[in-house]
Amino acid sequence: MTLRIGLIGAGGMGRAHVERIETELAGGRVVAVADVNLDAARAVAEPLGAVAYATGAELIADPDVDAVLIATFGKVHAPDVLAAIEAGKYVLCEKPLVTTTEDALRVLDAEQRAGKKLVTVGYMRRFDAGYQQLRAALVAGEHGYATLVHCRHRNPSVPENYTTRNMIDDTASHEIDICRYLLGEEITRVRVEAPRATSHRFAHLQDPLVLVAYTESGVRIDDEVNVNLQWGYSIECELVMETGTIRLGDQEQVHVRDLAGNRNPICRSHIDRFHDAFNAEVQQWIRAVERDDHTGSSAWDGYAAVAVVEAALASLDAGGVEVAVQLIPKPAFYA
Ligand code: ISE
Repeated sequence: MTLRIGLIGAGGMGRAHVERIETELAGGRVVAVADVNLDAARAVAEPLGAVAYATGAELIADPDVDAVLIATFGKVHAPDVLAAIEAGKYVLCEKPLVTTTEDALRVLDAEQRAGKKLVTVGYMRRFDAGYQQLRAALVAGEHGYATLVHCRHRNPSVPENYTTRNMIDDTASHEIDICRYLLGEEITRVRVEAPRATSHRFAHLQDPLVLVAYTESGVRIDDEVNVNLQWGYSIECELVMETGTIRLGDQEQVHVRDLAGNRNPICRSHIDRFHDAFNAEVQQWIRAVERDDHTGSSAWDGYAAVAVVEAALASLDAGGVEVAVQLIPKPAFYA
């Protein structure tokens, strides 16, 4: 069977997903593309022989679309996610699921009414080989349990329309999800520190930021979010365990030594660094949908992440005080 996928959002992320579905993955085909910019939708759709729409609603209503992939900005996700659930279609939605807990609660309600988990949130790090090794080491328990997690999330640059809020809801959102996943528990409180800003940023941006969060059992997480580094896309994560540390280092590829120095290649973007993780995520989603099954981060994970984001934003607004994360009790549906 070939899964007929409808893509909403014909920007960079959407086009990267089309490329992988059409050239690297098996079992799926993009049959429709929607974008508010209809010309952009057509430019992606036409070479595929796919239909172009100006709205997600039309694409979701198309009976030839079996499942929906959303690759628009987080703040416009909610109506399309809700419409896909309403139509009973599986949806892989890029992170963040939504940008407010109100919208996230609507998604949780709609999904429970639909009676099955239809929503996967695109937290691709869960499919990254390095993070999977970190998780396996934690689960194996050879070094006891984790007490601290040190994360670094560094981007070479960001566009002018990227805001300080995006440092948390778009960028740190990845560490919020992956730390919850690795540790298997919720984050309960968070504060955000704003150190001296880099001069290599747009004036409206507070960059870098450091999030300091604690989980239910008291594990302390720190996350450096630093998005105008100039030189590369660099992600690190270190688990400090009782009797050892487990570190996912940056750019661990081939190492070159020559007259110019001692160096390794540096990724420029998440599309590069997480290429295999994105492929595994989308491939597993296609296979799961074929089996009428769910895979990856759930709508609950999307909700829990946005709850931490809201607390972090409140902390930033209040000058860095610690703020408690407000979560509803987890419905049995998501156990
Ligand atoms: C982007 O949306 C991503 O998902 C990247 O992984 C992250 O590094 C970047 O900061 C975000 O803007």
